[in-house]
Amino acid sequence: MSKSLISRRPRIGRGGSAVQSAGERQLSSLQRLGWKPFFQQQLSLAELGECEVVRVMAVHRSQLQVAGERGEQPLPVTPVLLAEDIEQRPTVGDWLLLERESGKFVRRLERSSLFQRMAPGARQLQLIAANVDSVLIVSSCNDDFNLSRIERYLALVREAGSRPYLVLTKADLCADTAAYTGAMQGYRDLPVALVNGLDADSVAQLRQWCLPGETIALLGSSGVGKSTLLNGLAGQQLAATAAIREDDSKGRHTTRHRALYPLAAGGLLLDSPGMRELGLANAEQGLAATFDDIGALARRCRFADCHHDSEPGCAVQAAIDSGALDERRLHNWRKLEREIERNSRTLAEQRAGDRALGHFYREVQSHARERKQRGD
Ligand SMILES: Nc1nc2c(ncn2[C@@H]2O[C@H](COP(=O)(O)OP(=O)(O)O)[C@@H](O)[C@H]2O)c(=O)[nH]1
Ligand SMILES: [Mg+2]
Ligand SMILES: [Zn+2]
Repeated sequence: MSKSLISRRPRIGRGGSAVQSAGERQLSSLQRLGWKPFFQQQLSLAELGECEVVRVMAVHRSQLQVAGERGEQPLPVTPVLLAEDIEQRPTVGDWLLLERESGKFVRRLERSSLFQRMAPGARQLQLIAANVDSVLIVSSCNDDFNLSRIERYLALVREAGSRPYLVLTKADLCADTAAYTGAMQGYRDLPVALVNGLDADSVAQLRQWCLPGETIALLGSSGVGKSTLLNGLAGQQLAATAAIREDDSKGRHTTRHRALYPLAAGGLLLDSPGMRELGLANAEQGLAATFDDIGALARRCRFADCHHDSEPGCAVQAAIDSGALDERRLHNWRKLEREIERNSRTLAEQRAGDRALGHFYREVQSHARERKQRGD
């Protein structure tokens, strides 16, 4: 299944237009892959001469699929790529330096943005994608629409350092779309588009958010129409959608792995498996940015340590009483805040545990060495 998805992704061809100079061609093919001055300025003069840069297009168990000015190629996952610290491992969207001659991995470039979540059922982080400029948060105009979930996505996107947009799909099936766009009116700085993902003209309005050289991720529950949007924006069938899935027996997820898909216009789109669980970890700033209205109110509470329950002079409760603040928003803010705290604790414990285990192994090894030296 994942194999057929890879092959459906158009490969970046070798070479380019004959009228361009070699320099221009190199620049434009990399820029089409999302190369920006932020990455360029990280290269030393020596690296410019000796290395090629490639972008991680997809991550598979034993290899990465990377693309650069010489086209696409697999890169085996070697021990150097498996850094102990999960955050340091390459993920989809990362830029890597390879030795021009040998193709060997040299280093990963610093990221302009990083998406991570608490891996469901595990006590560790999972990287979702790096170097994503914008995120289309996708929700349908039906029961899938859920403000608290949208706020969770917003916290994640703002923490990652990407620009959020909201795409409300299945507008064609909805009698009262105003109910959905109206609910989003309080969310300043969040552009909203109402689309029918099956209609090319309707999807075309999203192109202004998917400009050449930009990397855009799709985020939303399974079935909301992410892959349909990807295909509509690409103008061709790149990702399997629910309607044409080949294998029904394994559940409803049709997108099995995360991959970057180059759009004809020059942007790159990341389609990811419907991530039902997007646990927030290390997302304090993203949360604060998403709930900055509550933060501003809280600063006006009489007591600096106000819990916004029943304290006198609570500006947050006053805003709820006056109807200026939705009580659900306060509850969701608290819920997400608790979740982040809980996950931070888990990660800290895990790290402490790893350190203790590492210490234990080193002890055992040094005892073994001593015994050997003594000839026991
Ligand atoms: N009527 C209508 N159907 C849609 C729309 N967007 C997606 N669909 C359908 O919804 C189903 C799920 O779409 P898919 O793209 O696979 O969702 P994904 O899981 O988010 O990738 C498919 O049958 C699509 O044809 C839309 O805007 N209008
Ligand atoms: Mg999909
Ligand atoms: Zn208060």
